[in-house]
Amino acid sequence: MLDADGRYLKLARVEWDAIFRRDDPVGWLVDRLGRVDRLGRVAPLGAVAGEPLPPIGSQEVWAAGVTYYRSRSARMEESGQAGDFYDRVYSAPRPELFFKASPHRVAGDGQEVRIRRDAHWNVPEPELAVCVSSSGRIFGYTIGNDMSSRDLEGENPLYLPQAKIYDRCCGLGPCVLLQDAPLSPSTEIEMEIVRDGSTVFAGSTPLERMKRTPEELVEYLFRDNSFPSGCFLLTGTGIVPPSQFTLRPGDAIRITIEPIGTLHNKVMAR
Ligand code: DO4
Ligand code: MG
Repeated sequence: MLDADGRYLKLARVEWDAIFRRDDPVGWLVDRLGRVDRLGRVAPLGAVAGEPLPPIGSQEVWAAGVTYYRSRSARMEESGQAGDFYDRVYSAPRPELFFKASPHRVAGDGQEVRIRRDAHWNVPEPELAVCVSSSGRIFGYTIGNDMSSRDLEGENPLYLPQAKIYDRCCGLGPCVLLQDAPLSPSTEIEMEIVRDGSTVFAGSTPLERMKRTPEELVEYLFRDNSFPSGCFLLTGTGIVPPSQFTLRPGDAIRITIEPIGTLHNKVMAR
């Protein structure tokens, strides 16, 4: 069950569901497989060897918004008069939480993400994603890309679902780091966008700039809401390229969070 290079333990789609439904997902893996790799990373097993896939079974993907000051300011700028909403949610006790993707809308490491055909200002949002069991326990971490259409969201906040949810709107992977303990606050999220061989944007942020904790976000998400197969929750972006930047088909997006790894996604041709 190890990768060709011996790095990851590989799991089939049904096994992801079994893990997310257990109250003790790491225990399930150890009982079932006898071991996990040194860093406790598990990755998806494709039907064909080497086939890229996201590390997901039937989980829903949810996301939190405006959890970093940088996201608040960028959105206030793009929304004009409606900008006040973003300021209010940044400082309110209740976080912004929204449905992001069902599994068929998710791209794994090495797969292509998309920009909407009817949008003109598009960015990737590199985010720490937490893996949450059906009982609401965070048992692992992966990397999420919350692809977003800034022109749609900026035109009217009620267009948010269209700016966020469409085919291949979300990247997840390359693996799940199984870990009960929170990641260190000094952990960096890094993103690089490469176009025709040159870096056109690079940025990073430490997790400690996040205003809320993943546990607090999960507590709100599970209020009066059940997830029989668990879920993923993207915890918000702290990296927004300058306003003049928009993604183009063919751009390569690399998001790194060590010790999880790097998520690579190319933007699909229109
Ligand atoms: O408020 C809209 C979405 C915000 C978001 O996706 C983020 O801050 O990452
Ligand atoms: Mg986001």
